[in-house]
Amino acid sequence: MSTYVISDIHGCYTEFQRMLKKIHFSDADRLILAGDSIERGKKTYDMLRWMEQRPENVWLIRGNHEEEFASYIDLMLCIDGKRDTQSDFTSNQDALALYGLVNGIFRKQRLSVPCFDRYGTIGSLLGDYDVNLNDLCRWMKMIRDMPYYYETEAGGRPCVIVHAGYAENVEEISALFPSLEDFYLYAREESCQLGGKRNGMVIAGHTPTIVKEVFSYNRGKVFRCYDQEKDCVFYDIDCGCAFRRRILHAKLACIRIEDEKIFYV
Ligand SMILES: [Mn+2]
Repeated sequence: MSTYVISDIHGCYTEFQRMLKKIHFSDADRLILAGDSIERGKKTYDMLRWMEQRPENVWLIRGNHEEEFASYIDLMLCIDGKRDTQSDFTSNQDALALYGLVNGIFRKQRLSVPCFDRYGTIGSLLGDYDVNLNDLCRWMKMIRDMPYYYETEAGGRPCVIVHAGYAENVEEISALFPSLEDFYLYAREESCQLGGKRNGMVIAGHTPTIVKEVFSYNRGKVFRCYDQEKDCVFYDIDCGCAFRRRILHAKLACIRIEDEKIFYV
């Protein structure tokens, strides 16, 4: 049995399927998706369908994009609940109308950062597919059932798989992050500097290794570092697949934790 980790697929469903073929993923293996499986790329619908029909040997970890996507759906449902006539949950038209209403409310606020459906994901799911509020509710529930991290063992040492960063207690990170959950979803260089698993390994994504200015820049290859004080190996396996049209060395990565072998698509 082998354990594979893939992170930040970002709707790149075709590359994800190519990766599963490349690693010869089988029923005897385990696969952990370390978050941000959706948004940015074109095939979020296919990813969501695959995620909800996933085999039993696949575990889903929550990323900031899943968290935010679920919160936009929650917001739509709250606003729908306050209306005089509620939407028909089986109707794509009703979902589109509600989406237009919520979008309108936020547009009126003239906020500098879009606070609803930031990547247009819900808009294109409703516009390009026959998606309704029942579908959105089901995906919201699936996301809220997803844990923030997955703990296992590699070579007799503890191994934590998380979207952005892992810290063992809130005191390590409290000056910069209000909660451990924020750290799991949003940590950048702090995941190496402050976080870690004592005498273990942390596998994360979140920060694409394709951007020169970031701590994990490695020309689109997996980034690895070692914290001597904690005796912890840290991996950033987000190689920026969603940006591959613009950046040549961007790709999808996968790590097999038992021997730390890395695969690229
Ligand atoms: Mn992320």
